Amino acid sequence: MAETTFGNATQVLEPFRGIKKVTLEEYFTSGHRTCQGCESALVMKLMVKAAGPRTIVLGSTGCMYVANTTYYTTPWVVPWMHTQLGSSGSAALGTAAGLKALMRKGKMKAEPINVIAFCGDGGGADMGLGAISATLTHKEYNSLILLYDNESYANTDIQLSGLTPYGAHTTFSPPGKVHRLIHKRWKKNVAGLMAAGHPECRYVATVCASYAVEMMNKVRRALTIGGPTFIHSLDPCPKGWDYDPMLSHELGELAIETGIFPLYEVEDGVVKYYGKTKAIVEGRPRKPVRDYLLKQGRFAHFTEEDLSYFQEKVDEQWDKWEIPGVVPFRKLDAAQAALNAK
Ligand SMILES: Cc1ncc(C[n+]2csc(CCOP(=O)(O)OP(=O)(O)O)c2C)c(N)n1
Ligand code: SF4
Ligand SMILES: [Mg+2]
Repeated sequence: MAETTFGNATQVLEPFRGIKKVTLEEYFTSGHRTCQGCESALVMKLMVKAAGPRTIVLGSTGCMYVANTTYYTTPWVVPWMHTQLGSSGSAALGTAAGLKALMRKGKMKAEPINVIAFCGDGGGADMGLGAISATLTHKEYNSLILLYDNESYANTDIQLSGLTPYGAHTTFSPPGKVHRLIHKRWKKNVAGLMAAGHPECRYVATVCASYAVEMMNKVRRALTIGGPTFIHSLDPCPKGWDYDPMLSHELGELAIETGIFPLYEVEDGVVKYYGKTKAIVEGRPRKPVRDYLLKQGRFAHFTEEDLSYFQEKVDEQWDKWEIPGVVPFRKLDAAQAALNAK
């Protein structure tokens, strides 16, 4: 049992040192009806495997609720509860507070129980952003909010969200003859936003299930450190991204190798890159974004001009950001040069 700085006990979940050390027990099993190749379902499985049996999972409306819990069937082995689309933050905080109160009053055994609330990109980065933000200010309650990002409102047939990539074809942004690109907004930097804006949140990480052991270890770290924590997972979605389901794993890798989705953690304000992102920061060349984009039908309408724009925007986050891939302020040396020029 680990005591955090503010006296909240958490479970001590040491990192798995390699795939052979990963526990065999499953807490998200058969009985769900997600699409073939659904990475978000894999994220659920790995997330709760990493957390272990003394865990409560809460989930907001979306594919991971609807496809997972048909009446009288569920793949969840641990206690699970559905919550309203914008409420993963409130559900996490309320459950953590409820558990604490019951334990304080002696109505249940005092023991550290993991509270994980998941949300989609629509539920988390758009509708429920305020509730998550509020939860991340309450350091006296232990909870993990995991945002599974399939880059659309997938469950209601692939509408664009604040995390849909620039130019993607969704049901709200079909390419047409007059306007080839309907969606021209750049994806929100949601993990950077959470890390930079919530001083009481000790741990924020980005993950991708293509790197499963690392992904599970980030979940274990978040639950061990205590207080409110946040993880952003990028999840290839064969239906919404329009590709052969066998490519899910490869697309996850390409998102990292092209530098589109950096893997990092921010613990107590210290940024640490990991995996192939670390290699990129250390100088390994990034793959061109076209290798990733052109494998997906949602970008099939892209011209060379669109590909170049996308590449430029990704280059910018590596070459011009103060903390590459994390904090989008322009580099201080550039700011200093501007001051000197006056
Ligand atoms: C307040 C509210 N508005 C709209 C809906 C309809 N709805 C159900 S699931 C969903 C999509 C959620 O998208 P996301 O959070 O990204 O999860 P995904 O379906 O992609 O897994 C929507 C719009 C709802 N359930 N509640
Ligand atoms: S639409 Fe996408 S996220 Fe939803 S179940 Fe299918 S693959 Fe998974
Ligand atoms: Mg979604």
